[in-house]
Amino acid sequence: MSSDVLNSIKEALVGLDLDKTIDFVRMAVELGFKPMDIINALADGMRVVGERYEKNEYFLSELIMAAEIFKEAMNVLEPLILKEGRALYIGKAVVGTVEGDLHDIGKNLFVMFLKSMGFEVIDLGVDVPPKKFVEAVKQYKPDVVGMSALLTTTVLNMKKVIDALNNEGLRNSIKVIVGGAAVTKEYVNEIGADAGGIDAYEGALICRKWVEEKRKADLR
Ligand code: B1M
Repeated sequence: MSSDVLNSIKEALVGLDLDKTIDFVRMAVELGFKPMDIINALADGMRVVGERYEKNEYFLSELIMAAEIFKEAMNVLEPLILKEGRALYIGKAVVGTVEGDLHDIGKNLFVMFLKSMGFEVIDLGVDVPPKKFVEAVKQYKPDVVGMSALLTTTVLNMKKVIDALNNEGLRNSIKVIVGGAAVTKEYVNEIGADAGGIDAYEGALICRKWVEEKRKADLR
């Protein structure tokens, strides 16, 4: 078994070749690579696409194309991840990309991992204003609120959501997790989130731990 195929996935994505990327993803699955290894190879490719964009070697159309390829690859991997996961309900999460931000790949990964761990997920989509997060918390009474942001400008809107939840007296009833390329550990502490600055799988694991601890405490 060779990790060349993971490199080929990355290179095919960077080369914006949809068919090749999907062929290599299927090959990696057949060779027994874990979905997480394949996702990491795709995410590495996305980073390179981003760097090329910064250097003006790629433009917006290439970013859009790379995102489409990533999503097609996830169509291959998602059924495998969901099949591996548990079916039993463990908790509820409200998730969205914050206001002003249209990036949804990391958010979608987080949603998929939560589902695979037994969460019911209310996915509010992208460009979600604080008011919508607050309304969803009132309506669905989730255990967790998850926010994603990729831009250094929109990451500031995470604090607005937390402030809005505080103002409505809802903050103490939920855990808040934040993620996305623009989120640093320092920022997580600064805005008073409960966790963040980690990858989507790790984030979902933390959410699972939170609800398991909550259920145990409820039984005492
Ligand atoms: Co945009 N974009 N983009 N983009 N884009 C970035 C983010 C950028 C870093 C590229 C660059 O210049 N190097 C740059 C931001 C610079 C900055 O803010 N400092 C940028 C820019 C500038 C822009 C526009 C402003 C470009 C323009 O219009 N001139 C524009 C903004 C639009 C808007 O949002 N208002 C824009 C648009 C777009 C597209 C729409 C074309 C497209 C997104 C399509 C889509 O998402 N459907 C796009 C893309 C594809 C990218 C890059 C290349 C790739 C993003 C991605 O999907 N990565 C990106 C470069 C980069 O990130 N280095 C870039 C793969 C994904 C798996 O990673 O989402 O980070 P990520 O998720 C990770 C973790 O962060 C974490 O888990 C994942 C790993 O497991 N995670 C969470 C994410 N959310 C989480 C939530 C959690 C927990 C973990 O709990 C709740």
